[in-house]
Amino acid sequence: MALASDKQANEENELLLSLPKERGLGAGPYLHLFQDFWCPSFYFPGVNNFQKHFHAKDSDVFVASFPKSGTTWLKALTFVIVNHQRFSSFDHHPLLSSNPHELVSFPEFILSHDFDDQILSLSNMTEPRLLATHLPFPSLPKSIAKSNCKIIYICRNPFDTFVSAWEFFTKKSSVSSHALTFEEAFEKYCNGIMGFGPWWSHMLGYWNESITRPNKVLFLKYEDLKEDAVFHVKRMVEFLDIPITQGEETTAVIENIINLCRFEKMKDLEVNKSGEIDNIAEKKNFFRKGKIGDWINYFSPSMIEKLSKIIEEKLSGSGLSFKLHS
Ligand code: PPS
Repeated sequence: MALASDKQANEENELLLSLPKERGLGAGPYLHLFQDFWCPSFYFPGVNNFQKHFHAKDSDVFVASFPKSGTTWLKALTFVIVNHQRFSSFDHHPLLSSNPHELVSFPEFILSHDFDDQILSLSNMTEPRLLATHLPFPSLPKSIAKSNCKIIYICRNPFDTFVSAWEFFTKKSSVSSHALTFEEAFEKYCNGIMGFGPWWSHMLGYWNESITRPNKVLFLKYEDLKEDAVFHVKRMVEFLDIPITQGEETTAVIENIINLCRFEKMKDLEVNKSGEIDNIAEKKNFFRKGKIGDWINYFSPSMIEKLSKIIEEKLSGSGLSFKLHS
């Protein structure tokens, strides 16, 4: 089954060449405007394969996010919850020896290479399959929306998201081939130009879906999770309907889960201090400060005014709002 055939690759190249492109924060040299979102060149073949060939199962669980919103944290928490029966000992847990990105894959990334092997390993994964995506809701493979699989989405205040992205994508790693200044990257971000953006339509797509289909999409905010992790991890457990207690108090188990995935703990693990994820980003760069409000150290008064206005304009009437300081 030579799906990643020369013909398909040529068609993809032609399509890519026909799309508007921009430089901006994201993986690869350019972002391409595809299906109303800015797709990083790096992910383009994988996005196409994901959309065309992925078949969701009712038992699948997806972690969805706009980049730099808390994906790594949510992958870790969800992995522990979903696999609670398999790995009930937190002293020898896979999260202590593997980075969350090694335990929970992005199909849009892995399907960009070794297509035949990867599609096979996806279909052979132990159920429930836990996967992640940065794709906006309308661009997910149709079977995800149609099936009974569940999606947990995390978003973060747009100020901290931008700073986190700036720090990540301008670090020396093969994901960053940009030479944008902070001001230039900010202008692009304000125009929606960042990998998988615009950030506002990304958030609103999942937000609206979480309102119309609360059993399908659970919507979380990074700031809420920081402020009251017990409450929100309980929501995750209830949403996924996974029994996590074996005679123990639910709250005690939840506190242990939260502790295992704590920023300081994860940052301090040997496995997260060196090495790379799929040769594209250093593991240590996924753990920077893990705080709410670091943006205050980066933004000028005019930038604060500009982004605040955009947030107000884009999110007004949606009911979605953010906490900007801890
Ligand atoms: S990515 O590349 O999209 O997967 O990045 P993502 O994980 O979404 O965002 C990275 C930011 O999340 C912080 N982080 C955490 N915060 C709290 N708890 C845990 N366990 C955790 N792990 C990662 C990480 O430090 C990045 O935020 P900044 O503000 O840059 O520190």
